[in-house]
Amino acid sequence: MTKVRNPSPSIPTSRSRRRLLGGLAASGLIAARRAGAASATLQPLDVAPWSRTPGAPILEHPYGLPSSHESDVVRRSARTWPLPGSASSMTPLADLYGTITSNGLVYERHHGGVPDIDPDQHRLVLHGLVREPKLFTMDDLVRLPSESRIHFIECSGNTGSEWNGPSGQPVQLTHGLLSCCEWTGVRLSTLLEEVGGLSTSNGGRGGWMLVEGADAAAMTRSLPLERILDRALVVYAQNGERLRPENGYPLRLIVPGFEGNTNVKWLRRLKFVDAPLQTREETSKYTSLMANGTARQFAFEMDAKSVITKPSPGHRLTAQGYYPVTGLAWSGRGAIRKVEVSTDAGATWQLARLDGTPRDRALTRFSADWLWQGAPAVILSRATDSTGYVQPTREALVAARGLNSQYHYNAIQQWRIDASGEVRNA
Ligand SMILES: Nc1nc2c(c(=O)[nH]1)N[C@H]1C(S)=C(S)[C@@H](COP(=O)(O)O)O[C@H]1N2
Ligand SMILES: [Mo]
Repeated sequence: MTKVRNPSPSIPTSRSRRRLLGGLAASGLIAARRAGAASATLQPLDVAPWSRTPGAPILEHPYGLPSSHESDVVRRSARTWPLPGSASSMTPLADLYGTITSNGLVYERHHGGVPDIDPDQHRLVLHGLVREPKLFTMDDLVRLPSESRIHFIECSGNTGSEWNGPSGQPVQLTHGLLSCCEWTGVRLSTLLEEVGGLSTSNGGRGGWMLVEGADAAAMTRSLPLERILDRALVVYAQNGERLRPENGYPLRLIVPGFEGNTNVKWLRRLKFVDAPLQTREETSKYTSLMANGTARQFAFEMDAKSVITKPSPGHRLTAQGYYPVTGLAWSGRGAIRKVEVSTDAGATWQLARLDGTPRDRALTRFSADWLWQGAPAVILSRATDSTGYVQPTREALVAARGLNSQYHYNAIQQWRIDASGEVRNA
């Protein structure tokens, strides 16, 4: 690993910072890091071939592309899908930096393929229990007051591979149904104002909203209004440009913190109702079968979770010495309060540094210092969110939910490192 900066000033308290700096010096971590960084012999820089001739002309790629040397940083599928149109692809988490997922790498999950929608013909209808039902064109929507906010989306099936123990898969295939973007659009509450508000006298309390997509799957979900009205957005842009076709162009719903499928893409209809409609996607699918045979329905929020992305399976520690341990943490119920990292299979934990101030229902980047002594090790991370909820062990999660449920797996993830430095999901 290359250049390492000083511990960031975002460590929670000055006491823990002093403790960490003291710990760094005492353990020789700083010396170890410097030893690692000084591996190249100091000599004058060569003038490389690419410095001797002019480079490629401007506008060779009117829409920019990554370096050809980064061609393996792509979305991948964990398996082949038997039905045409129903598939998912996963974000290469181990190769990403910071917390924003670039648009070409945002994971995809669709039940009926990616429709090719003409934005000029696309309409959004708001109807049901509203005073003045209304059709909106894309132009109508873009002219309304807008807001940009950073939020993750995670498929409720993410990490389902680990219910029965370590799957052997790399982090892209275990945790890659997860992305984080800056979304721009109109607040759901603004749209409700545009239709004169709800026509019922209860002021929206207890009210539900049916959300429908314009794809061949016509994805439909019922959502409890009271729990989403303060934050749901109807968005037309992600990371500064219009939505990508695979992520819902020209319009989608973003329900911060709720399971992926509620973020209905290719959005065409919002129907205000007084009870959930029990659609296929909330009865046959996206319910969790418990050990006692009952099913958990409408488990909307994605619980707090974290994962180490570097080092992770597929990486190899090449020499003993300093390694930064970094990863991502998030919660569908608020902001991340702290992340702890263990490099001894959970016997001891250290407080990780968090980049910046953790945002509400967004990815948070964490990192911790580690001096690898060359012995086999097990590394883990554990997130705590602003509600005080602590990410559970797999044993605790299985004890609470049994082994029949496919969705909402958020247990602590361990990576095993053997004496050769190879990192495995074992
Ligand atoms: N219309 C529609 N919306 C949809 C889906 C779909 O198949 N059709 N898939 C859902 C599921 S299961 C997830 S996890 C998210 C995925 O969003 P993304 O593809 O932008 O990552 O979209 C949701 N919205
Ligand atoms: Mo999903």
